[in-house]
Amino acid sequence: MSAPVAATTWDELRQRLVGLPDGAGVNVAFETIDRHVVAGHGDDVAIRFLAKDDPPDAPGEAYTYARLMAESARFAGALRSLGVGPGETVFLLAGRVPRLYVALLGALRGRHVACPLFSAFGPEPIVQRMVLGDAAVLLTTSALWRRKVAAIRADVPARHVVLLDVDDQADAPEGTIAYGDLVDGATELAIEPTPPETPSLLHFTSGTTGTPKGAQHVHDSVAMQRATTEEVFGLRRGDVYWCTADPGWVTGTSYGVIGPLSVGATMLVDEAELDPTRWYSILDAQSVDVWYTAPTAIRMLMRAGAELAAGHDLTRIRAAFSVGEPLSAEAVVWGRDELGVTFRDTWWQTETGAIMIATPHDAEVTPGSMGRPVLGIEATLLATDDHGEIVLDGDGHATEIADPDRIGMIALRPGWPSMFRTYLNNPDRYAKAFADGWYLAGDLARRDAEGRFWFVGRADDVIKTAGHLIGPFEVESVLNEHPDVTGSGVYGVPDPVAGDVIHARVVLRRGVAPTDEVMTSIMAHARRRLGAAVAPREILAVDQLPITRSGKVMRRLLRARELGLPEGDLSTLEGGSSS
Ligand code: 6R9
Repeated sequence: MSAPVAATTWDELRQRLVGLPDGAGVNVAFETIDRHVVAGHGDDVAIRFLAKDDPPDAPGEAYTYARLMAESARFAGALRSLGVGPGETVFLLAGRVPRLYVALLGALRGRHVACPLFSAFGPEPIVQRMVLGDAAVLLTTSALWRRKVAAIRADVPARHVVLLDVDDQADAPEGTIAYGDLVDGATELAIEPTPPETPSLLHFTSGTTGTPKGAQHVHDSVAMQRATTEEVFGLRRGDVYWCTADPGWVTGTSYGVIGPLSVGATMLVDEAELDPTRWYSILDAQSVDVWYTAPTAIRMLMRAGAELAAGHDLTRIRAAFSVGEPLSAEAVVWGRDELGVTFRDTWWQTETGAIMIATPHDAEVTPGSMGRPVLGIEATLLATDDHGEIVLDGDGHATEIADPDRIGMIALRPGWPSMFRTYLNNPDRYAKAFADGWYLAGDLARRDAEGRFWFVGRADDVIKTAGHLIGPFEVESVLNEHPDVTGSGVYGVPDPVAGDVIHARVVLRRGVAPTDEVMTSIMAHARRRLGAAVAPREILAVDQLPITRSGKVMRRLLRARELGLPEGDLSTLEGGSSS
């Protein structure tokens, strides 16, 4: 049962943690693993891994809490033996394999900063993030080393590259370390005092301009992740829980590692990519109690047809949740009518570290609405101008929207435990995320008379494509590097499955014609540098780009023109399609 909002204080949430012995602080690894071992539950299964080639009903590889404790402690010891100190950053670039999870928790145990990246990223996003985050170590796989990392090794600051899937040092390519031998020779590291404000995870997120921003989180965040896992998901010890997100995305760490382990649940991890038939089989055969997924995945299931679920009993799923993009009323109704599964929405961001607005497991569902602020979160809507900027009066005060159904920017009263503490090396951008005592989310929404929030769209130009948050500037920078391109504008257009897909308009160098050869070469360059997940789906040449007086490309105008929307209308601000 949700605690009454007024009674929830952040310290009340922190009291749900055990804390390190002798008041030595709070460590995520202790709160997610050791506390269960200490309580006598070391034999409970913490994670059940299904490998790509495993059938959906395979027993998988089971990691008990005791095993996860021993292996992550050994990995933490191994990092120390490499001379990597607390506070140094460990990057992780791998698919959803057991050692990725062991290493992530081991890095947190040793008070290193852990920064997981998407394995679908191309070399450009990888290098950029590792430079910004001052990587000390990179953990990856031999395939990713060969395909992506070896060629950019010189640009990457990491002192060590460890290959997770190599056991024997004799099999490790030159300049890399075999995980197996490294860990075999290591001793288990005991958790050292960890003040709650010790940096934990670093997650890069994208803004409208400039390089990606590294949102820095701290160990204290586990208080919020645990409390939301309990209250929003209703998850308990012994439940089987499946979060389909990759740890490269904040959802895959906050709720794909920390939250569910902190309550002692059994987490299912599937290495394979989405395949509707496999997913229905997994949900049934693995007896999933609580399922956390995303609208792009739900739309792919809708498209594949509910017939594929025939013969699988999904009604035993106790609760199902969605995050990352608008969950349309249509998707909720489809899930309920066709699968017998009611998807409940949750809204949050990389910066918030945990769910902020949601329809909890025990709340009534209003299809199309996200729900209400959770626990002690204070959320409001602030008035914006036509450019999506907050309007401040002469005293620097913002205007809260009181009328139901008027659109404003979602703003949150700062202070909850999982709130990001800064943008790494970027205090100016951090300061810009706040106004008049509010954290500004950059999303537009409306609130109905019953206090439910309804998502409207982004107030800025960032694009959500298949759940990935992409900064148009990152994509434009890579397009502009192509020798035939002198300028570009990148924006999202609605897509029935991905929410939005990325389109680009480029201006070619004088005298260069937009032949198939030229355009294919630009596309190939974008895909090679950015990776398939970030590269534009469509690139077209234009004679000129619309620019503001200050020289900025008017991406929303490009978008409005392509979609035939009235230019300058607020509807051009609206984000992904909700169909
Ligand atoms: C967790 C996560 C944050 C942005 C956010 C918003 C969009 C997230 C949503 C949603 C509509 C929801 N978003 N949840 N839009 N309905 N339930 O997604 O983090 O990758 O940082 O993205 O995603 O635009 O501002 P992140």
